[in-house]
Amino acid sequence: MKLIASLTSPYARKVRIVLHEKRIDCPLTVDIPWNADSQVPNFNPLGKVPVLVLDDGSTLFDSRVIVDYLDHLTPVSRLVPSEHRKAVQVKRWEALADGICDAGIAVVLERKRPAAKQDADWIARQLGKVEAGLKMLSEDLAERSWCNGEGYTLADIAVGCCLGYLDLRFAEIDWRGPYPNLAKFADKLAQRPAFAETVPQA
Ligand code: GSF
Repeated sequence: MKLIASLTSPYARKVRIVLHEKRIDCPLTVDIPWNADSQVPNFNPLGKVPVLVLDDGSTLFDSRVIVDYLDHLTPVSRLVPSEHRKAVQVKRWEALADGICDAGIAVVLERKRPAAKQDADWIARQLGKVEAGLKMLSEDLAERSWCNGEGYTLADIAVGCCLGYLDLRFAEIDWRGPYPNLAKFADKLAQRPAFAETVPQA
């Protein structure tokens, strides 16, 4: 098994943290899908990372499918509760966190276009999703220790990767000020070796 990922992707970081927490050894091949020589399209027709290549050569994507596969690979540190109702709640957190990243990435890509071609309304619409998503993350977390209220799960990993991505790409978004509960939560997650060892570098 090998993981193809970039070191800045929040979705790939989610997978790398899951591998770490579940103590699954999996070599990492760093590949930046935007580079002309990227091999990613040979493994995923969508040309996106992360991709997990299994020992039989078959591939898994996207990150949500990969983490679901990994969580069932070993019972060590189950990250999605077995009870369906609770599992759905954890996956809802993941969808919200990933969705904030989707909107953020759309902004990053739009801002890479020549200034005259950038669509300010589109950027504002995506940033609105980021703002609204952050507000919901904060309200739903409230003063709980963990997203699902019971213990550390994939929900916490997804939210931590989302906040880390905002720090990486959007220094101008001050989410710590208005949402001190998210700030405290992110600081706590940062103490975990799985988070500390996967901090994205620009
Ligand atoms: C999103 C993957 C993605 O957008 C997932 O794995 O959860 N829903 C997917 N990956 C980006 C890299 S990133 O900045 O996270 C990617 O590979 N983009 C290349 C492209 O051509 O869109």
